[in-house]
Amino acid sequence: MAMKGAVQYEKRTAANGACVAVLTMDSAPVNALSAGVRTGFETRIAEALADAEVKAIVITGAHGCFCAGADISEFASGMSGPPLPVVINTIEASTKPVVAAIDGVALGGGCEVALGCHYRVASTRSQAGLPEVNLGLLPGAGGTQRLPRLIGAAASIDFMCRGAPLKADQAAKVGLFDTVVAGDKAAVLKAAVDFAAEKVGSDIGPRRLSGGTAKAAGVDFAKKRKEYDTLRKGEVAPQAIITCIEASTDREFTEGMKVEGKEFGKLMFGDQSKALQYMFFAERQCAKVPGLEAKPGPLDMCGIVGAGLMGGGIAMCAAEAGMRVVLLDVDPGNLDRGMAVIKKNYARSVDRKSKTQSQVDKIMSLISPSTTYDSLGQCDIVVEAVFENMDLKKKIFQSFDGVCKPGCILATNTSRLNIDTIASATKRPEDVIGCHFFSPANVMKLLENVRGPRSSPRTIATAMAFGQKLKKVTCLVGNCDGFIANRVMGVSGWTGLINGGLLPHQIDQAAESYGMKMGPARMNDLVGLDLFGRERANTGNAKPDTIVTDAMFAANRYGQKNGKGFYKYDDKLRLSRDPEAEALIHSVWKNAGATPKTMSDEEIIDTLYLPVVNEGFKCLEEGMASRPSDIDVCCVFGYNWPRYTGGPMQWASAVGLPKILEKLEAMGEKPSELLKECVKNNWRLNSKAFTARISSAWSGTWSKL
Ligand code: TC6
Repeated sequence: MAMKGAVQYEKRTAANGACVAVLTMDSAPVNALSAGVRTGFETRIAEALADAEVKAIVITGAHGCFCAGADISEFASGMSGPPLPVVINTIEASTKPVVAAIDGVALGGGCEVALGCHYRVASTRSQAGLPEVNLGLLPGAGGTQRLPRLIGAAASIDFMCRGAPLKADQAAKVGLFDTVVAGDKAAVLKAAVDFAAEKVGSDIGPRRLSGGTAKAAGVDFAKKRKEYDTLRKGEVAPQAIITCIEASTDREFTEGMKVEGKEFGKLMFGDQSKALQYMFFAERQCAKVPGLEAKPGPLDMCGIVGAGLMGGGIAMCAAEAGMRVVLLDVDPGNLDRGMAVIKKNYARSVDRKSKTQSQVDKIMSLISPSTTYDSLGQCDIVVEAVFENMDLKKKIFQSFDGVCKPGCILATNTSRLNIDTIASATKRPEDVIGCHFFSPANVMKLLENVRGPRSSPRTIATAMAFGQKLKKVTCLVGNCDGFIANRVMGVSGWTGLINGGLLPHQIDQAAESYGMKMGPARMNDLVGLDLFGRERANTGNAKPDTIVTDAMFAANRYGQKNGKGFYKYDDKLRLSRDPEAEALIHSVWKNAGATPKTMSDEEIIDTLYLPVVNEGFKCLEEGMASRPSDIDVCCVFGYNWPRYTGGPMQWASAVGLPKILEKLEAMGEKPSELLKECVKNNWRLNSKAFTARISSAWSGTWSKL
C-alpha cells in the first residue's frame, strides 16, 4: 500500500540568480507528518545536498498551511518510517542554508520542523504553536530542547504548557520568526527563496539550535511547576514539559534529547495521552451524522424567542457568527433586561480586551430587539428559548406556523421536553428539531441537536450546520428524557451519597481528585439549590425530613446566591465548610436512619460515575446516540467531565468492561443489556462487532436518514 503523504521537490531561481530547492510537505488536508512525509524529507534533503546546482533549501507546505504536526492517526497504530527527531536533525545538519517558508499554521511537529531550519520566514496570517500538551504529549522531536535555546526557558515553558499558538507578529516578537512578510503563499515563498539565496556562504553554525544551552535566567522551575499544577490540574504533560525544558538549560543538546525521549515515551504510553488523542478525533467526528446526505438550508438570519439568559446567550453566539438576529420577547420589560445583559457582557469583553469596541459595535448592530412575531418572517431558523412549559412552547410553535417562511427551521431549546409533542403543535413537524444549548450559551461549547421522529434530513443537516457556524461542538442525539448529557449525568450517584452518610466535602474532594472542576455539592451551590428545591416543594414532592437537598431548600440555603448552601461563602464567594449545614445534614441522616460514613476516593468515584457509564450504554442500546464517543463529547463539553479521561465511555474502556460490569453488579445497579452483551462477547468499544451492533440500534430508530 502506498504511504500517505510525500515531499514534493522543485528548483527555483532567486532574485540574485542562485538556485534554491523548494521542498513542499504534501499530505492533505493539513500536511501532517505521516511516514510518507518523513521518508520524503530524508530523500529530498539528500537530493538537494547532492545537487551541486542547488545552493540553498526552502521548506514549505501545500494545502494552505505549513504543517499541523505529527500525524495523530498514526500514534495508535504504531509508527513506521524514519522517526521525526532524526528527520529534523537531518534538516538542521544541512550544509546548505535551510529556510522555512510558513503560510498558515506551523503546529507541533510542524513547528519543530521550522525550528530545525536555520531561518523562518512567515506570512502575516501564519501562526506557530506547540499544542502537544492538549494531546497529553510534549514536543518530542527536539522542540523542548531547540525552542528554549532560541527564546529562553521562561517563555518556552508558557508557550508549551499553555499550548496556544502565537500569531505571526507575536512569534516574530519573541524571536520565533525571523521575518514576517505581507501577502499570500506565493509572496512568502518568493521572500523565503530570496532570503535563502542571500544566506548562501554565511556561517550556518550559530543558526543550528542544537548548539550550546538554553538561557534559564530568572526561571524558578519549582514555581512554574506549581503554577501549571493549578492551571492544568491533574494533567501530567505540563510537568514533563518543564522537566525537559529544565534539562535544556544545564546540559548538551544530545543529553537533553535523552530526557525528552524518556519523558515523551512515558506520556505516549500513558492513559491521559490516549484519552486526549481519542477526544481530538471524537470532537471532530460527532459533527458527522452517519447516513445523512441532505444539504443544509441557508443560515443568514436567526430568530430567538425569549430574551432570558439562554435566549440572550444564543443571540450573542449567532451574531458573533455573523448572522442577523431578531431577539423576540413579547414582554417589553424582559426584552429591555435581556438586551441590557447582552450589552453588559460585551462591555466586560471590551474591559478584558477580549474584544474591541468596534467588534462589539458590529455584533450589536446585527441584533434587533422585537416584541412581535411578524419580525421572524425572514428568518432561516428560529430558536424558542422560553422556560420549560409545554403549553407555552406549543403556543409559540403555533405562532411560528403563521409567520415563518417555508423551510424555516423551527428549533426548541428545551432541555428535557418531548420534541415530538412540541412538533405536533405546528403544521410542519418535519421542520422541527431540538437545539439544546448549555448554560451560559455564549460560553459552553456543546450543542445537542435533538432529532424528533419527524424531523426531516434537511432540518437535521441545517441544525448541524447551525452548530458549526456558531462554533459549537455539535452532536446529534435522540429524543429521550434528558437527551444525552443531562440524562447520563442525571443518574450520578450523588444523591445516594449525600443522603447516605457522606458530607459534601468528602464527595467533592473525591470528584475533584478524579478531575472534575467542581464536585457535585459545589456545583449544586453554584447552580442554586432553590432551582429544583422550589419545584419539588411546589409540586408536593419535597421531603425535607429525609432528603438533604430538600432540607437545604427548606432552610433557605440556596447556595452561592445567598451565601449559604452545602458550604458557606464570603462576599468574594470563597467557600468554607459550614457547621450549620453539616448539623442539618446530620439531622436528616438521623431521621432517614443513615449513619456517617467514610469511603475511599475510588469507592466514591465509582458510586458517582459508574451509573453514568451504565446509562451511556442504555443510550446506545436504545439508539439515542450513534457512538460511544458522542456520549463522551456531551459529558466533556456539557459537564466539564475531565477531558484527559476521555469521558465516561472511554474511562470505562480504560478500566475494562468486565470490571465495570462486576462493580455495577456489586453496587446493586441493574447493568444495561448492551454492557452485558459486550462482556459476554468480549467486545471492545472500538471493535467492528460492537460498532455493527450499535449502528443497528441507531438506524432502527433513525431509519428515515
Ligand atoms: C505532534 O506534533 C507531536 C510531535 C512529537 C514528535 C512525534 N494529525 O481541525 P480540523 C485532521 S502532535 C492527523 O477539522 P481546522 C482532522 O482530524 C500534533 N490528522 O480543521 C480533520 O480530519 P477530518 C500536534 C489531523 O481547519 C482534518 O485534519 N498538532 C491533524 O478547523 C481537518 O482538521 C496539533 O495538535 C494531525 N496533526 O483546523 C494540531 N490535524 O476532516 C492539531 C488535523 O477527517 N490540529 N487533522 O475530520 C489542529 O489544531 C487543527 O486541525 C488545525 C486545522 C488548526 C490544523
